[in-house]
Amino acid sequence: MKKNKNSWIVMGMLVVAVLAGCAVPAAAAEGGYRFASSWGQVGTGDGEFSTPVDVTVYGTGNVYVLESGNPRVQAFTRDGTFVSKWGGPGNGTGQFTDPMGIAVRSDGTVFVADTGNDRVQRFAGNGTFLNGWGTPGTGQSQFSTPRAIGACRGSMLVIDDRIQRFMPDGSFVATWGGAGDGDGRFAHPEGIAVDSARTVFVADTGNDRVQKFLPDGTLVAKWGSNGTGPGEFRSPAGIAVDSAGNVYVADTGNQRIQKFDPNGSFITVWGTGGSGNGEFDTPQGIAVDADGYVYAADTGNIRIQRFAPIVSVVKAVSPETALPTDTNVDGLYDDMNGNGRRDFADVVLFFNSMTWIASNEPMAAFDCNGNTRIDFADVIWLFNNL
Ligand SMILES: [Ca+2]
Ligand SMILES: [Ca+2]
Ligand SMILES: [Ca+2]
Repeated sequence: MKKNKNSWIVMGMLVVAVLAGCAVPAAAAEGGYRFASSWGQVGTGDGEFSTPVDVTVYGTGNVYVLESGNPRVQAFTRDGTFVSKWGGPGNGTGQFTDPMGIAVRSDGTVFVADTGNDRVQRFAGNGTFLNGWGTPGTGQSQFSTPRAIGACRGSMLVIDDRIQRFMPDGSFVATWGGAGDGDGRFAHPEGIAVDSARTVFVADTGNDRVQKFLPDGTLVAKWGSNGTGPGEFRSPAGIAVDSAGNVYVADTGNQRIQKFDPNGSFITVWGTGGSGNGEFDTPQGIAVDADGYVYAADTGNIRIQRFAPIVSVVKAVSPETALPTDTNVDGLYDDMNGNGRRDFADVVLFFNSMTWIASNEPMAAFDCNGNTRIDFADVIWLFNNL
C-alpha cells in the first residue's frame, strides 16, 4: 500500500513539474564527461602531492602519478586509494630530478622521463628498478631535457626537441623531428601518446598544436593553433589516446580538456579555471583507462581529477527487457528496470544482476558510488538515494 501511495505522490509531483514547464531536462550530453572524483592535497605523505605533473593508467589497473616537486611516483587504485610509492630526489638509480613524463607499457612496466637527469628509467609496476638509459647530449640515445614518454606495443618513444624510439631494454631504433614550427618539427613539446596501432600523437606545446605520425615518423595529420575556441590551444602539455584512437588533450593554458576523434575532429571540451570539481589550474598530464574514465593531473590544484564518460548506449538489465533510463540526467542510469522512475525495484534488480551488469554494461553508467567497480556498495548507494 505504501508503495502505491508513494507512486501517486511521485506521479503528482511529475504532473506539477510538467505544469510548471520544467519536467523534462535536456538529455545528458552524449559524448560528454562528468566529474567523478578527485584525490590529493599539498604535502609529502602518502596520497599527497608536490607538483603532480603527469599521470598514466594501466588498463583497468593502477593509476601512476609523477610528481616533480617531490620527485617520485605514487601508485593508486583507480578510485584514488594509495598503493605504493618510489623515487626521491637525486641522480642515483631510482632517483629523479624534475621528472616530467610517465607512461606504462602493455606488460605493466612503468617508464619515467627523468627530465633533469637526461635519462629514462624503467620500473616494474611495484617500483622495482629494472633498467635505464641516456646521457645529456644530442646524439643517438642522448637527451636534452626529455619531457614526455609514450609506450606502445614493443617500443618506447621519448621526446625532447625530437622523438627517439627505443626498445624497452633501451636499444635505439629510430629518430625523427627537431626544433621548429614546420611540419614534423616541435617547440618545447611536453606530451606524447601512442595508440594500439603504434600511431604517435604529440602535444606540440610551444606550437599550440597536435601532430599525428605513422610509426615510421611520417606526418599524417596536425591540428590546432593559439586560441580559446574548439580545436585551439594554449600551451597544451598533456595528451592521451584511448582504445578507439580518440585523442584527449590537457589544454593547459586554457584550463580545460579537449577530446578529438583520431583525425583531429573536435568532439567535446570540459573545464574552466578554478579549484572546484571539474575546474583546473594548469592541468599538465592526462590519461584514459580501459573503461573510458579520464584522469587529469590538475597540477596547480595539486590533485588528480577523474571524469566519467556520459554514454547513451546501454542494454536492458537482464532479466528485464525495458531499457534503463537516467531519471535525473546526471550520467548515472538509476532507473534500472526502465519503468521511468528510480524505485525499490531498481535496487532489487541491481542486487540480483550485479555480475551481469559488471560484464555487460558500461562501467561509467552504472557505478553509482564512483569506485570503478560494480559492487554491493552501488546497491546501497541506490537504496540510500531513492
Ligand atoms: Ca541518474
Ligand atoms: Ca525503476
Ligand atoms: Ca561501485
